[in-house]
Amino acid sequence: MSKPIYILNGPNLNRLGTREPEIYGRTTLVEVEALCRGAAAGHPLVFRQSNREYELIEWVHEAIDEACGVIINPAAFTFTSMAIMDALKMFPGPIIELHISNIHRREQIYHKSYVSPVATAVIAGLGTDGYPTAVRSMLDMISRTTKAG
Ligand code: CA2
Repeated sequence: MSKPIYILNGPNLNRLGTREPEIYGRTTLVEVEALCRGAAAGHPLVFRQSNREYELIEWVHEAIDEACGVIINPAAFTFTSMAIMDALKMFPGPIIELHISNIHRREQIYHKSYVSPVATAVIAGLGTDGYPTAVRSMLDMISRTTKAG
């Protein structure tokens, strides 16, 4: 049985689709999960959201033992959390940092990510389509490593 890909979502993303549609679109997080499962084509996924930093850290620790890859939208913790960065450093497989919006087109405070230096890849600005794109890229990365290994 393949190990799951963990898809972790940070604070406020449970409200996705309900405000600022001009930046984040109208797709809800429940719909995003369905898009991810479609893109995963049967590969197991663990899809979670939390507003609590410690919970995201616990899930990264769980992923170290259980997951083949991590896709993370840390939301506002992107710009504040050395603790999430430290946890991700311990993950041995591929990590994709994902943002719905292009954080680099936004105000200065959105430009310095603590997560990017420890991520394998960064996706930003594709809207919620970035999630299934990330899942497909993660599957490609995993299959390359498995074949190489
Ligand atoms: O673009 C992204 O995915 C972000 O990670 C979203 C974060 C923001 O702090 C980052 O700069 C970029 C904020 C998520 C706010 O949650 C929402 C809740 C409801 C509707 C829209 C966003």
